[in-house]
Amino acid sequence: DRPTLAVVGATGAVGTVMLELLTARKNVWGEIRLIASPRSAGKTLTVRGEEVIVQALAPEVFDGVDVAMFDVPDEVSMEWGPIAAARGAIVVDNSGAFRMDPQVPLVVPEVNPEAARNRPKGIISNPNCTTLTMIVAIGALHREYGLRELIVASYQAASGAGQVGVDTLLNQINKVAGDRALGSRAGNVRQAIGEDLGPFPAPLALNVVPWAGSLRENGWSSEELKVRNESRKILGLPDLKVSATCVRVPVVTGHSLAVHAVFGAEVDAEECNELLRGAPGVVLVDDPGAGEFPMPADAVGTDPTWVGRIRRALDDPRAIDMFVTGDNLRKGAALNTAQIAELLAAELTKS
Ligand code: 11C
Repeated sequence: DRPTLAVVGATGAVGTVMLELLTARKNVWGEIRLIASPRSAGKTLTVRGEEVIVQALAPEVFDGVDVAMFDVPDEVSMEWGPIAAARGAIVVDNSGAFRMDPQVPLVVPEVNPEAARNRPKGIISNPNCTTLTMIVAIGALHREYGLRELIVASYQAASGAGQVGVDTLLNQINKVAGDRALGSRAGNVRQAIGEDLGPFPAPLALNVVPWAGSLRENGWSSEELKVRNESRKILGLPDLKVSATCVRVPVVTGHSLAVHAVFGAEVDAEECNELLRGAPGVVLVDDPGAGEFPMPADAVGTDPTWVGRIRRALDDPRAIDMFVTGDNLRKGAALNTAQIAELLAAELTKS
């Protein structure tokens, strides 16, 4: 029998992409139950070409469920993940609630699929979209050269902050479009946009905002600490040096990162190209002379991590500089969750 899947948070930005993926990917599931907050319950959504009525989150909806994907805020996962697990479902959680719990594996199928087998709490975590955007490419290079240090700057899309982030950016673009004087004098973008900042601390249209997440000790943002802690856990390198600066840019969907990666051995740019070309889940787009680089405008709606601008550092033969882009709602969220769930489906179908 094919396993039963529950999708919790089916109506959100990530949930919507999840239904598209479940429709397009190989059909490994029996029943698919769609679950959301009581506010969205009763809606009809389409998955695999079938209409399914959304059920309200309640303990009983997990009865008979083999795998439950959660795409909900941290506090909802924190409360409901253990309830689903206690009812027998294996939980694949896309929030930050359990990622750093030593008893919860943090899994990227191309990098550490074996970690998914050891899940004492019946919960597996999916990494943050910024970590996920770079980690498949980094993992491929780490296997060859041994990673020692990462220095990254992110260029994060508005949809990382959910549908409200997208709506805010598009509304702001409407307000500034057509005014040819905007952006040439301090304060005039702020004035045109007014109070409608949505989830961002400053205007995002015609701007870049060096902030994502919440304030932590010594000026670091929660997002920057997630990139550091999650990379260490996924790669199994607890002492990896990581410095991240996370920046929001006026892009709807598609996170990017400029990466400076230092390894334990000398690297060769051509060899890196070959490794990345052959790495599952990676597409190499590296022909600057022809204007071909990884960019959100091209990567949005696609599955792989796009990698380019690969250069050996001029001042360190052990370091590579590169640029990566990926769809933050796909590999950054729904796709990685779906891939983990498919590993579980294969395991359950075998046993
Ligand atoms: C953003 N990466 O772009 C965040 C959103 O820990 O899953 C995802 C937050 C998380 O704003």
